[in-house]
Amino acid sequence: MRAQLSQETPGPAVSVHIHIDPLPSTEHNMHHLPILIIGAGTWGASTALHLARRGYTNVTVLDAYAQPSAISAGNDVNKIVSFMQSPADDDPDFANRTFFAALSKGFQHDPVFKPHFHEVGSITSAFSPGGLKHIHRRNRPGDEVIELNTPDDFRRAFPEGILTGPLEGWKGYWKKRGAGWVHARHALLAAITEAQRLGVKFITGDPQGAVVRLLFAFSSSGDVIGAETADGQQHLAHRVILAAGANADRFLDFKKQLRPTAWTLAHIRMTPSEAAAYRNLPVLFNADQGFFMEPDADRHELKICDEHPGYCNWVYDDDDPDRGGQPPERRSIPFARHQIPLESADRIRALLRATMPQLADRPFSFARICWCADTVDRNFLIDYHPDYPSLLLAVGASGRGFAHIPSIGGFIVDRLEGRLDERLAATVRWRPELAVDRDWDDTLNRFGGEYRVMDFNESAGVKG
Ligand code: FAD
Ligand code: FSA
Repeated sequence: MRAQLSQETPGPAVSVHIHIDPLPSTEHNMHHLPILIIGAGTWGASTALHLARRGYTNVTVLDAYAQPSAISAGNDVNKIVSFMQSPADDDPDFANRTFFAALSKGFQHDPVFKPHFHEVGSITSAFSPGGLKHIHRRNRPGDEVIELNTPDDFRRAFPEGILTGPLEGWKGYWKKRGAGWVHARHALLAAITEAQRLGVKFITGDPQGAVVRLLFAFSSSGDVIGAETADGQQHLAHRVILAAGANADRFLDFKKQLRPTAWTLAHIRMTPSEAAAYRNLPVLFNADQGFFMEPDADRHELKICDEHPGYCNWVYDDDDPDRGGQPPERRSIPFARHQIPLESADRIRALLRATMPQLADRPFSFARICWCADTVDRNFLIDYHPDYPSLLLAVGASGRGFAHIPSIGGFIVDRLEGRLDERLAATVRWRPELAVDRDWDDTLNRFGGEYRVMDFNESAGVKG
């Protein structure tokens, strides 16, 4: 089934040219000039907090939803976190390791985030040849890990009576320290609350916080000067930071650099005594099948994700005239749904049967699809837009951006101020040249599910 690009499906950039020149741009006093952040999700909240901590006094954040946003990928009971040491100067993965070293410090020392981190350890595993190769590469030299080679090795890493499933063919690495999970929703709210306490203004909900378009200057610069919300208000700013997650590419043409892609999760409810027995489990991630960690303390719900290369919601531009025999252009367009495809529900139960069959037939108390934006190389995209010097992009978290909540905002503000380390800036730069011939179906080193990027239009149970 194909949908056509139409009025109902949001298209690319809508520019509204209005007769206002950009606000004066004197860098030395930027601390008091209006800064607008679009999106109070994981990265928007982190950016707001870091701006406020650096003394910015005129920061406004817009979000289409009341906080924590129902569609933020970070609005979740838990997310996996793993620490890393700072890299040596000649480390080939210098940028990513630097980002990880910063989040490690944040969860260890920052009073806003530290209370939400649970250092229970983490097991990374797989069973397919590709998955096993991948997790082997992910375990970096210097990480203190214990190899798990048999199902019994896995069972012994858990309290008795929990991993009762066959775990057939599972092999993995157990990182006992410097890894675990963060209560994502609590950490997100903590960042927002602290930013507010430090003076950041949040305008949230629809229509007042729902951005419908960017505003562009009428002058020859054509620069971005603010954003308009659904109530018709125009929010002008000296700098606009776009942190709208999977929805970012509704606002301008990203030249194929972002692919909105969704993953799936479900909860099952446990009794208080069961929840107590499942406390402090290590995170168990299997690159071929999915992952879970301990049930949350408030509601005693166990969250389970099936692992796969993701779902897109492809919309084809069938109106595109002469394409010289080429297939029509397509875009993946996010939509919100508290439902998952039936095959995803089956995969979640299969993961439970392999690990904890005693829980495999429980009803789901909650299910949701959750959208991210994948870049072509899964590196972040944190850069000024080449055509709009006042627009800073903070997007492309590529399905691994939550763990960075304590620190990513600091790097985003570094870029805002023009002082992001050159090697980091090069890795997260605006880089359309890498996406020209983008293979939209690239699995980007993910495994599991059908071992291919799936299409919601072909799956049962979510799109009717
Ligand atoms: P979001 O947090 O989604 O924020 C975007 C914000 O923009 C939202 O608040 C939204 O309401 C707002 N917005 C959208 N449109 C508009 C508009 N028109 N006007 C105003 N506001 C708007 N990462 C990890 O590190 N560890 C994990 O274990 C992990 N697990 C994951 C599991 C799942 C199932 C999924 C889907 C993702 C997972 N991730 C994980 C990835 C992580 O959640 C994301 O990379 C990260 O949260 C993205 O942050 P963001 O700020 O870019 O987007
Ligand atoms: O180790 C991790 O950072 C897990 S991120 C969790 C996850 O569900 C991925 O497994 C998935 O492939 C996608 O990136 C969304 O996030």
